[in-house]
Amino acid sequence: LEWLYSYMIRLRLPGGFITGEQWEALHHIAGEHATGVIKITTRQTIQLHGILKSHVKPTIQDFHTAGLDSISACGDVNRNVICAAHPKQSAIHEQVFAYADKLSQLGLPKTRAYYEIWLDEQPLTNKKEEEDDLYQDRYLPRKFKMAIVIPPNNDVDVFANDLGLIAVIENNELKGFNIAAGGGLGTTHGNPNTYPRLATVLGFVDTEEKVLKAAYEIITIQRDYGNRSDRKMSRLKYTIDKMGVEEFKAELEKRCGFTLAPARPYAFTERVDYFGWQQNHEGKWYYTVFAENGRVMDTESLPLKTALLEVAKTRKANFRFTANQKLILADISAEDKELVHGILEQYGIIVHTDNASSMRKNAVACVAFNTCPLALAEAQRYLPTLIGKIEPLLQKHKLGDDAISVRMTGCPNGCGRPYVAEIGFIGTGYGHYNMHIGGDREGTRLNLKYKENINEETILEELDGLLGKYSKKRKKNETFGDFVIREKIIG
Ligand code: SRM
Ligand code: SF4
Repeated sequence: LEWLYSYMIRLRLPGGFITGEQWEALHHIAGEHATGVIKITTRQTIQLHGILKSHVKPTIQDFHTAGLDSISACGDVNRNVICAAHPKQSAIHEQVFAYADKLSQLGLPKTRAYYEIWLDEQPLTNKKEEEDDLYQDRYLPRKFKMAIVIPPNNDVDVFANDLGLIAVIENNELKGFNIAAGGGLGTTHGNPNTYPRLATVLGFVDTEEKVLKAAYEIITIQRDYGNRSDRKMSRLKYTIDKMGVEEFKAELEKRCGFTLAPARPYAFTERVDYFGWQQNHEGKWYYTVFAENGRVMDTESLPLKTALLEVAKTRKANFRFTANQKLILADISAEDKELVHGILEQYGIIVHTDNASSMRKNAVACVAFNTCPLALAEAQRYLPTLIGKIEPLLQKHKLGDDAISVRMTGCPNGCGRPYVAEIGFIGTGYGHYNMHIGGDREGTRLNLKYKENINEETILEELDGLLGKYSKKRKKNETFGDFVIREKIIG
């Protein structure tokens, strides 16, 4: 007898966009081949878990029939490219969004192996070597991540990526992008050489050709200079710190054949998903659903999966995912809005979204137990309960609906980006977390470790004290993260 292997599959969805028809297909694939739960990830795509070995090929084939693929969703390559999610963000969102696909294409390996192995597209052997200018014969030393953001909303956590493009828009015209490089969050407990790092803004480029060239050459520098002997030290962030930012930039300009202009001014004032109904500049409607930690399933109190299937069946909405594990029912025309609203109301989605606190809606937790092999502690299955115990503390200290960002991961790899939260919990052992505080609400400052290896009781005691101080001593409009830095509680 063979081991009962089961697998997870993640889709490549540049910018996190699918049609209603594709969602319907996904719904059925999840039920037929996987656990049924559709998991929206922190990189705007979806994962299915529990796919038995014999179901892997049929799953990939069914995805293919639906126009979906899993190429480069994992591995030492460019991963799913993420992009500012909400079309309301800018009148030229579509133009910026198109870069997600361009960057994804640019970072795709040229091998046909995926098609040959999973989709039976001959031939499998006896052929000459495949040429791949970018990955050549060695791929990258490690995973590589890109994000595109439209200020002032840093909804994609642009600085957590190896490469970040910050759109510069003036008078509704895309002038180009500021380029940031060297972000990454993963650390390892007990390995002081590892650290989270925010990407450094290197400069500005104006034309599409230059943007793509710069992105390409940043990957080639990492390919050629990245550490290939120690996987813990192999992300671009370490390559840049080893070279020095100035030397890295000089190498980039040399490879590009042009210099980067000085970075253009930009400012982030928020990092949010716009929940509920919103309209874009063309009058189309968008409904952002609160799907806690991105888990789309039916429960007795909330038949979310059924509701979304009903919406998909109308073919009146596209589906967009956010980098905070949420979902936008998108591009709905004015005459179809009532139909979609009716379905959402019927299944309790409107009340569910409206009633959740801002802290709960902004929170992010990684998968962790019971599918992640690297988990040391719970995250997505536990954070909702913990928030249920923090919410009364907000009330106790008269903090109302304060949208303090809280994120949790089951280990220090940082999949829920806890290092850029105002309050981050990083699993150390079952029921235990390091507690970090002092990140800003916009995701432009890393937090710092405040307490080590604490359990729920201590977490709540600490928060009771900190929220009490915050309530009494904060300045007008000061956020929790800024407060603990100013008061020197941390830092
Ligand atoms: Fe992640 C590994 C889940 C976003 C940093 N991540 C894993 C694996 C595949 C565990 C493994 O290697 O066996 C997890 C699968 C768990 C499961 O059961 O599904 C996993 N990562 C996730 C997801 C699903 C978390 C979520 O709940 O949404 C996210 C999927 C993203 C996607 O769609 O591509 C996810 N992972 C991230 C992010 C956030 C981001 O990219 O914005 C990070 C931090 C940013 C970064 O990369 O620095 C992240 N994941 C890691 C790392 C640490 C990398 C490092 O540089 O040290 C690992 C471990 C590794 O690569 O060795 C990891
Ligand atoms: Fe797994 Fe750790 Fe990533 Fe959570 S942060 S999904 S526990 S690897």
